[in-house]
Amino acid sequence: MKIDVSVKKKLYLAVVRFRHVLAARTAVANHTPGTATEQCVASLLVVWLCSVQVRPQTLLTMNRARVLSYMLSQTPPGTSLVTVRAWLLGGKRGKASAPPPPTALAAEPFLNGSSSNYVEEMYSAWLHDPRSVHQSWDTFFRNASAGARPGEAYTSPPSLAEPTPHHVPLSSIAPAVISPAVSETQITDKVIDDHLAVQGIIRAYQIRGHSIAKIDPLGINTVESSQSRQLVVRNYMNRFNESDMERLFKLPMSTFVGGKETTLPLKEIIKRLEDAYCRSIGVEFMFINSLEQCNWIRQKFETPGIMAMNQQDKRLLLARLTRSHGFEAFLARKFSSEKRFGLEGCEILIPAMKQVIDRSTSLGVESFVMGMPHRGRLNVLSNVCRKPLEHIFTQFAGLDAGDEGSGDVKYHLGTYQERLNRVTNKNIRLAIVANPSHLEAVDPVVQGKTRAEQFYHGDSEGNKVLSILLHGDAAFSGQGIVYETFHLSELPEYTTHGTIHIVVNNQIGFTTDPRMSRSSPYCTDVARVVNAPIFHVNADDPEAVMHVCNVAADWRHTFHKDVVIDLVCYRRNGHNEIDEPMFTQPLMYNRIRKLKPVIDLYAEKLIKEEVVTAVEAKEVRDKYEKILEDAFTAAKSETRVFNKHWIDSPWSGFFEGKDPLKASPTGVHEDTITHICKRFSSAPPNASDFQIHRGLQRILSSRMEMVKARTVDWAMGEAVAFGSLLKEGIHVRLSGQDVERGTFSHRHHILHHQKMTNDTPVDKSQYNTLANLYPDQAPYTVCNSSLSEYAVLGFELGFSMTNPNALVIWEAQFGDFNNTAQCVIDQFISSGQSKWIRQTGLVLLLPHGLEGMGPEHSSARLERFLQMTSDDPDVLPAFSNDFAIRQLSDINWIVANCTTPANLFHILRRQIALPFRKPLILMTPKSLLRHPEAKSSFDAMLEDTEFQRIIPEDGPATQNAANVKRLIFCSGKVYYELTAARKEAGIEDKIAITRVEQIAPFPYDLIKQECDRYPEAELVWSQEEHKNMGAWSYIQPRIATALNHERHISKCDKFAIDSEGHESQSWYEYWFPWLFPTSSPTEASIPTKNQTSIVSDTRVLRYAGRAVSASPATGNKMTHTREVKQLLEDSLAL
Ligand SMILES: Cc1ncc(C[n+]2csc(CCOP(=O)(O)OP(=O)(O)O)c2C)c(N)n1
Ligand SMILES: [Mg+2]
Repeated sequence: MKIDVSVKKKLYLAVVRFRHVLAARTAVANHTPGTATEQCVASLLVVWLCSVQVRPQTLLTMNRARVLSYMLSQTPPGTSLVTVRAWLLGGKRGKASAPPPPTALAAEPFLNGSSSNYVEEMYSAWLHDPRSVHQSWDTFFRNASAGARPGEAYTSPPSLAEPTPHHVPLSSIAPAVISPAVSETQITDKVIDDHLAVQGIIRAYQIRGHSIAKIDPLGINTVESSQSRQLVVRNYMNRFNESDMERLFKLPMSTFVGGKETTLPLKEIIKRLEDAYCRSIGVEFMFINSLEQCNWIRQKFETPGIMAMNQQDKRLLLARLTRSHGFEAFLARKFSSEKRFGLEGCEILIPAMKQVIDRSTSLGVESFVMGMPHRGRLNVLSNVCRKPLEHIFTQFAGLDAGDEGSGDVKYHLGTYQERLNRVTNKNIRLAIVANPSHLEAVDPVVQGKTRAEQFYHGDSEGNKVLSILLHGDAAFSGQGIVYETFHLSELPEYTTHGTIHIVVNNQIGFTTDPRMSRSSPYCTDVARVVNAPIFHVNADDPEAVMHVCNVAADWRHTFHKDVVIDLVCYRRNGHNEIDEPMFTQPLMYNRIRKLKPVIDLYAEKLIKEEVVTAVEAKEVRDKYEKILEDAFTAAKSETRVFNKHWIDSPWSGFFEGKDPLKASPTGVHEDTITHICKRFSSAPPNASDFQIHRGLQRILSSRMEMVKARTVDWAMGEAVAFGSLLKEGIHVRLSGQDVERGTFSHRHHILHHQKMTNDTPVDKSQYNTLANLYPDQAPYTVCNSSLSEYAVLGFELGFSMTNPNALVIWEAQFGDFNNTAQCVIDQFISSGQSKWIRQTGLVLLLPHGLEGMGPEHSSARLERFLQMTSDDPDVLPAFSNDFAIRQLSDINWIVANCTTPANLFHILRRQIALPFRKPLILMTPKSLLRHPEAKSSFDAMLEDTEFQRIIPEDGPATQNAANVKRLIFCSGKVYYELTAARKEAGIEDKIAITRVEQIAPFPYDLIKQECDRYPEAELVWSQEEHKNMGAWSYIQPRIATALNHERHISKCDKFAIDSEGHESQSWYEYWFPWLFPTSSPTEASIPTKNQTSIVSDTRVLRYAGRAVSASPATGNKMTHTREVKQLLEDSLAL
């Protein structure tokens, strides 16, 4: 780009003027024109500012002499500033610079063009208040004011980490740090600078020591020792020669390497730092922004001798390693072709977990909730949880299942054990949560379960219940759910008060090594976001691992925050035992093959140290081998495996004494409804002190109007459901994004005081109405979550697993967003009971409905939930009195779309009234929240009422049923559109409209009844979703089955028949064996497979609704309106 000469001239003049202004200002400020050491003074100011935190303005008003006396006044008594004074007064630098020659301007390229005006303006502002400009400009102006030459005025902020030749000698500001061995008169620049450099060295090891620690047993990532020290200390060491290594240096407060010593020779300081930070442990912690926490960690690693281990602990460690190694070796021998995802290469995991558990138990923890992936899982189950070996061995034997469910592969199964911790002699509970293949998906589930245990045990600080999460290196860095879960760790209603994370970092994920699987230096970097300390440790140094485990347990106990143990190890075999790793990692595996197992290395070490003899080491091995052999023999006599042996969350007492097919009533007394509704419509009792928003006052008044009219809207119906459960002692927890107010501003469960309290802008004054209904009610938790679906839904699932007597609800902001939590839905909620016999009554509230808001915010993907239901569309269950509840108990989840507040009330309460637990997937409305028709009378919630699976037509059509021309079935808000259009068309007597409120399990009995009631009516299914979505493909075959199938199935239809003809148990047979005498299946009662839906000869079910589409909804308002019109016409035109 060419610039006109006249413009250039103007710019040049502007810049020259600017520099004159600066020069003049400098002269005035210093009162000593011509002899300035202004640049030094300015630089000094920068350094001084940082060290004593003086306001820049104060210093800028001083001249050089005053700066000096000010510095002296700020210096601790007894220290000398002789050097500083000499340097300042002696004027080591040359004369103050005259206005610069034009050519020098090029050195400050940013002072050109129109920026010079801008700079001048900024300079004026700076003169007025130096803090009004950015720090970099502040520095620049101060330097320039002090006479810095062009190109030199800008200096980057002083760094104690890396001194450069341009810096003022640091001696000038830090006499206090000098070793007492150096007398005052000996203090020279060098002495002071050397001390500061030593401080820099100490800090450098604390910050970067981990980068050269020998944490990799394969040595692949170990830095060459010739360069390693340089990498840490950078140029701090350049100033020291060999003789300096023997010099004594005073140790600063920021290190504990001295122990009781306050000074040490440089050589010793460095050695101790390298022992602490560069051996088998790499500690990453200096990013933590709490000085207390940093000091705590420094002390745990730097204190001389802190890692020493006594002989007894060493022997225990050897025994634990022996078991860990022996377990894998035994399985490898006995089941050589079976996948087990062995731990070989990271056998230290078992002693590590045990150490964490021992230490935490001694600190008061009673319950451990754990989640882990495939690697080493069986070993952990056996050697950490003490799951009976026989149960594990039978999983290899290919036996039939003796109870209900699909079961799962052995390396996904959970367990729950209560046992005595022999080291601390305390009873502990250990649970490993069952998980799917999906790596890391279990993390939030574990956290939710942990939180729930803490909550129900009143363990508000997490002193009694601890979560431990295990990770693989590739999954830890690769899976976003890890990040989402970390972000729950400090949220008030989601924290578990610190999780101990252990990474089995075998430096490979399947066939991919870290170069290709992550962009961060460490696989653990994700943990830095929550300021968790990270301890990398060489898994081949068992004692170092134990130290790290102790520190991690202590950290969690002290600070109640997350911590990461990164066990850097290797994988001796392929990804599983059948894989060939040499295909893809030849060099790595050549190296691995040369490595001795850690058990051999450690046994040799202890034998050499005379802690054990070779004979003793062998005895320990032989003893464990015998235990394994005995269990192996015992397992051979088993004929079946039982999924029930692997339950991770048993609900003791919940099923006992209950009729498995009888639900309690859901209706409540009018007084209860009135009381809850009144409270829900009122300001807090101390209303005069608590100012609520005017808009909210209006909402409360309109609620009170509804109470007078004995009606409820959606929010009130929900509130009465919650309130009545709370009254009955049922804890209710509602979690999700913005649930406190409600996405659609209809709920308002938390009222906010509208005035600032204590001058703090943080909104802390709140009132939770439903938590204050009755003096002896159960707690009500309503909590806005982080903006995550995957982690939060997983968390709530975990929460719901702990206590069956709690209503746990997750609400999606819009139903669509449930698909970012798809893994939790597919892998846990839909299939959890089948795989792991684990029940949950979790409720998902999913706002759903096409309201012209575009492709998103419209559909909660109802079709997907329906497609995953486990009921057979071709089998008509026997109609009986307990039909509805049998259906519920047999299905994997309930899918519903309610249209009235009363039905919402009942279905929520039914979750608790059932004698078992099933997930409830509830499509919830948006426009119905305020729809005048979508209200219910108190009558519909009274004691003699219940949930209506369908809501039959109750208008004029019922008076003339035989002549009704059409019976429309529909679900959800489209009902209100259909009835309005029908009314407008004046055909209310010709068309009946029946709402299907519970879609799955399908209300065959009631649908059939409805069809029979209108014998001449054409049957229509009307839906607002596109044809390939919504409930149509679920409804269609089932209505056909309802109309055509006379066949009633027997009990055996629902159960699997094993190869020997044994009928497997259902969950309720397992819990209530006395109610179900054993019976053999008859040939006729075995269900027929591959039946297809048969359409009735006489009655046809017609579809009325939108055509198929790839997108769930149009983004065009006009198209939307046209589609609605068409849908109504298709449904109603006679
Ligand atoms: C979400 C997910 N994606 C992919 C897989 C397939 N998979 C199973 S194990 C594995 C490698 C895991 O590596 P890492 O986390 O390092 O554990 P390691 O097997 O090395 O112990 C992969 C990709 C999976 N199980 N889950
Ligand atoms: Mg790995």
